[in-house]
Amino acid sequence: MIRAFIALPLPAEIRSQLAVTQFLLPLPRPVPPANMHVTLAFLGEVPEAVLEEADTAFAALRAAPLTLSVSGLGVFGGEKPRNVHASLAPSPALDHLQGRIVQAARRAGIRVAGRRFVPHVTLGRMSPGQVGAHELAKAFGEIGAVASPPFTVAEFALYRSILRADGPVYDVLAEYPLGG
Ligand code: 3AM
Repeated sequence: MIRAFIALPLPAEIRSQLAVTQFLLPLPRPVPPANMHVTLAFLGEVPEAVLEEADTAFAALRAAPLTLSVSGLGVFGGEKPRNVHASLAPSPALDHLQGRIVQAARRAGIRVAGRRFVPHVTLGRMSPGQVGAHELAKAFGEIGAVASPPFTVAEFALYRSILRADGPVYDVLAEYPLGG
């Protein structure tokens, strides 16, 4: 079994910009900038043969490169924050590609949860309640508007996630070019 997910890698400039933002936030477990990504579909623990079939389906998807931008900060977990992230500006092309990826994964036999897609880059995680919602809101206010210039993403990738005590380790198993 391989614990896997599909995500968009981010340009180094954007990861560097978000690394600066991380320093301004109370983040008990910041995501190392090298690990920053936009998750499109969490695949869970998948048998290797199934993952190979999904890989073939992902490789067959054709889509244009995406133009994206960071626009704002957000929290998952409401009053008991567990995830602090940078939000992406709405992109119908991204939503469409994400839907096709989920569809391809399901056709290959992977059970992908049907939760709503909220495009984001996780900046840090915390145990629920470890950092107060109010404290985060205050930090957001002090930081002010967070936005990046538009950037192009010309591939999506299949990642393996190995859970370790000091945080997950990600490996890129396959890359799928967009517009190639
Ligand atoms: O990109 P983010 O940080 O939102 O939280 C995990 C991370 O999402 C998520 O998959 C991404 C890559 O690890 N993830 C981990 N376990 C999950 C699960 N059981 C999960 N998403 C949904 N269900």
